[in-house]
Amino acid sequence: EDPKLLEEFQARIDRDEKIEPKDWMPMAYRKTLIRQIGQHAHSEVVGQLPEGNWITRAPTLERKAILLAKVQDEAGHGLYLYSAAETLGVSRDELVELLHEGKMKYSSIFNYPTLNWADIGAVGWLVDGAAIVNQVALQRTSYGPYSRAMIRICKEESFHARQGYHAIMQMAFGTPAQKAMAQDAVNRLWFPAIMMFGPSDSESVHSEQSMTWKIKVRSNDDLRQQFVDQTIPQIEYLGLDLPDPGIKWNEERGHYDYSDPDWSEFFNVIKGKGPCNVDRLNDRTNAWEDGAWVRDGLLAHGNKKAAARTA
Ligand code: FAQ
Repeated sequence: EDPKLLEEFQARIDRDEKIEPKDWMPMAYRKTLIRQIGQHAHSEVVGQLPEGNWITRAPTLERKAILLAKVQDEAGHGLYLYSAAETLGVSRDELVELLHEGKMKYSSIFNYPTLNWADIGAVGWLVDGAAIVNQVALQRTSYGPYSRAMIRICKEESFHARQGYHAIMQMAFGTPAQKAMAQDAVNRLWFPAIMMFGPSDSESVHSEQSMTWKIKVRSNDDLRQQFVDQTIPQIEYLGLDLPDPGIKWNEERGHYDYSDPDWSEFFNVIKGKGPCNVDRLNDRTNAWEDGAWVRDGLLAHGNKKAAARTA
């Protein structure tokens, strides 16, 4: 690639200009964005499964309506993100095919099961809470369509996190059995939630280049620390025990210390060996195959209309 073009591109990034689809960009910038936005879109779509699992079993009509709306929002987020990826010259079908072939990732968190209703509260609170911390930072990403998608998505995500905290609050302040369920959910989901930010900065292969290009504007560990700092007081407010004995306020740093998650578990999950990886991919491929008749019908209808216009 022409060094002069590369230099001008970096200068635009350094001036905080947004890069738009028709602008010149290095091949590797395009490739990294397709990987990250595609993975992000897949996460939204696969992310419907753990909560979708509880729609028919929500404890009240109100909770059911809220959960339905939330899961539907995640589908919408997936669609905005696939559209953002398409501006980079890849089709949604290609991305979906790569996901189904196991050649593209989605967030590690969705490979953990949702065993009971408290998990649904904890997912909204912790998983959407972690997603928001990451996505608020991504509103400032250098690629225009990704940045704009993040602005809209963050608005919806804050409703998701609040409904989750509200659900878990009712359990934590409920009967001893409900409180125990809330505690169990937090204990199981804490480490998977903090893994969402990716490997530690020293192990993060893409961070350096992605931060130079401002695809990522804050590092994995920096965002993880922010999430820990904002979530500990929320756990304390609920009257629940902290899920990690290593959590301690560090006066000098002005942050909570916490224990590292088990990184070998993380790398196993992203290699496809987590508790639910096989089920999640099967569910997605089955849904895709079951929906083939709808896509065929729409295509036939579109072709008929186009033929009528040319006739
Ligand atoms: N899971 O060098 P880095 C949501 C991979 S929120 C799986 O640090 P990078 C909302 C990474 O791809 C969740 N894989 O990578 C919702 C790379 O492998 P590769 C989605 C992970 O990209 C809530 C390797 O490890 N949010 O869906 C993970 O610079 C509730 C090395 O890592 C996003 O995707 C992981 N957690 O930084 C929906 C946010 N972490 O590709 C439904 C956008 C790392 O070379 C219900 N993405 N890997 O084979 C990002 O911000 C970044 O991609 C990071 C990773 C921070 C996730």
